[in-house]
Amino acid sequence: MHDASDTKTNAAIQAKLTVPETVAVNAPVLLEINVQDATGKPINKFDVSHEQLMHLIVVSDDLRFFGHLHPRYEGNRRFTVKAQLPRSGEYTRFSDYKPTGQPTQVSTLKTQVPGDSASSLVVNFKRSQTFTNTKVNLELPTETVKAGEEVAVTLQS
Ligand SMILES: [Cu+2]
Repeated sequence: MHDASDTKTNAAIQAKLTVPETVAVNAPVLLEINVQDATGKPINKFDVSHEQLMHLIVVSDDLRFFGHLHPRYEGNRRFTVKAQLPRSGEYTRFSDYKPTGQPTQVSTLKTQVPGDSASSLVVNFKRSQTFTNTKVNLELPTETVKAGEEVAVTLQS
């Protein structure tokens, strides 16, 4: 495993994403998200928010792919989820979770899927999607999302 995380969050709480060494286009990959405080201490208690402990929104930086996943809490700060990324390139993940007694956090994490990005796969991208009864809106300041940039993600029931 190597660490491909880049965090953007509240100073006190950080989510760290780890991905396998090789991420292949369209192959299932196990994403692991660890939540810890600024000193590296695990955060272990989460409240359900919009019916889930964590929402993970995955957007390719060319805005052609948009996914919404619900990582499973495995205990000891660790969430995991299987994902499949349809094309190579940079992805931004927004993990949304609520540590018990804390406000909802949104952490931004970047991952790259290597390979030829000239894939002609067409994926419909919508900035607003509805999943069961949760509506997700992405408010993007520009057409591309860069690491470390402020991006608003809102979940509405
Ligand atoms: Cu969700």
